[in-house]
Amino acid sequence: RSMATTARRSLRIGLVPADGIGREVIPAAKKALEAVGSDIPKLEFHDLLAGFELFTRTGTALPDETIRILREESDCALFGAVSSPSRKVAGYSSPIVALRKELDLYANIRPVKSVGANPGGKPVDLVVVRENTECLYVKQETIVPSETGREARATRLITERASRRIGKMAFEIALQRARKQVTIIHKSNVLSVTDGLFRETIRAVPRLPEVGGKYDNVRLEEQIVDSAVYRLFREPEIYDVMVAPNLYGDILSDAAAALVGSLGLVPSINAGEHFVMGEPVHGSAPDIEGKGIANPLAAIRSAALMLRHLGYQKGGDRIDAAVNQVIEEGEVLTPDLGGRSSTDEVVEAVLKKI
Ligand code: GGG
Repeated sequence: RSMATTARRSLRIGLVPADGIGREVIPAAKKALEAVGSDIPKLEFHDLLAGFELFTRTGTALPDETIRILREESDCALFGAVSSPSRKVAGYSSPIVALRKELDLYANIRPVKSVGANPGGKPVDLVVVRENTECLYVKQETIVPSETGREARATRLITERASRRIGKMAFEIALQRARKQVTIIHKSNVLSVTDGLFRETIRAVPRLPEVGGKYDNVRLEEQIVDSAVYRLFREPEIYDVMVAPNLYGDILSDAAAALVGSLGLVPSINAGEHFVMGEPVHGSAPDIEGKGIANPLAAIRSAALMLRHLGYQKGGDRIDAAVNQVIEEGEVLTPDLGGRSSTDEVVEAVLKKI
């Protein structure tokens, strides 16, 4: 389901590299976009700030100016990665979680597809459709003393509205794919109220009056999340579109990335009704930050996914074809894929193919 292509004279792209290797892979994605040339409108870039590192320097993780430029002066964006600490830091809140909410980017669409003979084993071709605004990521957590020690509580929010719209998105995506299957991932056997509402709402999507029967040919399956992970590793071929609440979707897509050889290959878009933001699935990878060996392919593929979502199919396809060729030839790869090449060398190889 792509955003309608309006006739644009230019495409304004907000670049938010944020932390760690985000600052290495977003420039790579920018170069790939620039290489596409006449198949997309003239490009205008805005360099924007966000991230934990910014917070440590300035006390702000997501400046109002970043949000304003994304809202008012950008058609789309590319986000790199953020490295939030694992402990509570006063005044800090994850900028990526906030941005998804601020821009109402309710769907995190994460296609995981192997190229050629999959070094990870069986061929994989699935899409994780992750609800992006609710679940435990509403971050309503409290901690209170109790007689037996401190007690921490979190609110898990699942609404019918958000479940319905992510369900519709999953069906729309399935409709465009050969297998036309949606699998709802949940844990309703334990969380019968929250996951129960998610499951029940999505099961009802094909019968909604406004849907008018258009999903009648989409096969609807469901799977308990723990068994879904087990089966994902043993039989990835049973999945086509997996639709999940925020936390399960986050975990499942990293797990699925393992099946195609590296997190450094898996792209995503955060999509809403009026805005789309490409974002590699990987994090900020502090262990390799600054070494020049980060895999740029997930970010480059995220740019391609973003273009296609905006209606620039040909531009997106050209980038993807170039990336796939580089992977299949196997000569210029970063160390996460068993290669010895640098980020810059991989980018050069992709640019030549585009
Ligand atoms: N590009 C995905 C990414 O940055 N992943 C790391 C992540 O989820 N971080 C959450 C956070 O640090 O707030």
